[in-house]
Amino acid sequence: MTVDQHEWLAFAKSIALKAGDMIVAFREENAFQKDYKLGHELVTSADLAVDQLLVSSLAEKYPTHGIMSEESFPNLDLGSQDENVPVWVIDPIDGTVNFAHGHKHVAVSIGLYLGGERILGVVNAPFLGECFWALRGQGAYCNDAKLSVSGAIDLRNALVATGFPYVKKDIATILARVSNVLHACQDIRRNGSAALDLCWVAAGRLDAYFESVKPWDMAAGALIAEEAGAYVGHYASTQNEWPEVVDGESLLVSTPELCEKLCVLLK
Ligand code: 2AM
Ligand code: CA
Repeated sequence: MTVDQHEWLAFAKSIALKAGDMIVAFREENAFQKDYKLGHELVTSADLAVDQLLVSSLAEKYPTHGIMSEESFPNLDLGSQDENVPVWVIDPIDGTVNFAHGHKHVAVSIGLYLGGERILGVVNAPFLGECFWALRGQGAYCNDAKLSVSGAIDLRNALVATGFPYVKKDIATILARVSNVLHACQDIRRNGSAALDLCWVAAGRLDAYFESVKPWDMAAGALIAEEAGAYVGHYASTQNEWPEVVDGESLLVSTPELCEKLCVLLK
């Protein structure tokens, strides 16, 4: 691991913690307004302010790096980035609906990839006092505690998380998948933050997670899950030109023993 990577991680953690404090303050002071992107997708003034903090901090510290962020640079062409340039992929608030409804399952997500590899991930859950992080090849942590997946091998006893998109046009297919899994596993959770679902698989609190999400929802959590020993892949082939490591479509994350059984149910 290079000196650069340790320094990038330390900086990512520092801004994720600052962003987390900002999110808590916005809610304690009830100082945010709601709006709807494309008429249905909730965004708050807190999402925009935290996005600004993260993007401006990264751009100032690393002017040559690429940045994809949900609120200000969602359309960065990930497929045509120079492979020698590190690219930050960030979600200022993952779990916006939870945030706006007073729930605690909310996270700041900051991932970095380089040359087609996930390099680091930080997922800070400020209302829960948990900061998850990982550096490629160095394991995954929650605060100072090392993480590892549950080791579940039997689908019948597995707790599986998923989520539903803002746009409901494919909901029948999604519900058919949920039905297949629900019949085979112990139970299903819909926690509302993809980044935290990935971290909870890493921590062994969930045995699996599947959903189609955007790069910023999964870029950081994918490395955290991978470094904790999870299978991180796709239950179906995807159409995107994005590098596979930040492609959240048809995402499946699970203990290594459960992935094939789940793939069969999700096809
Ligand atoms: P967001 O909070 O950044 O929008 C949960 O299923 C994941 O998908 C979250 O990471 C959330 O990201 C996103 N998401 C997409 N559609 C959603 C919906 N209808 N309700 C809540 N979250 C949604
Ligand atoms: Ca978001």
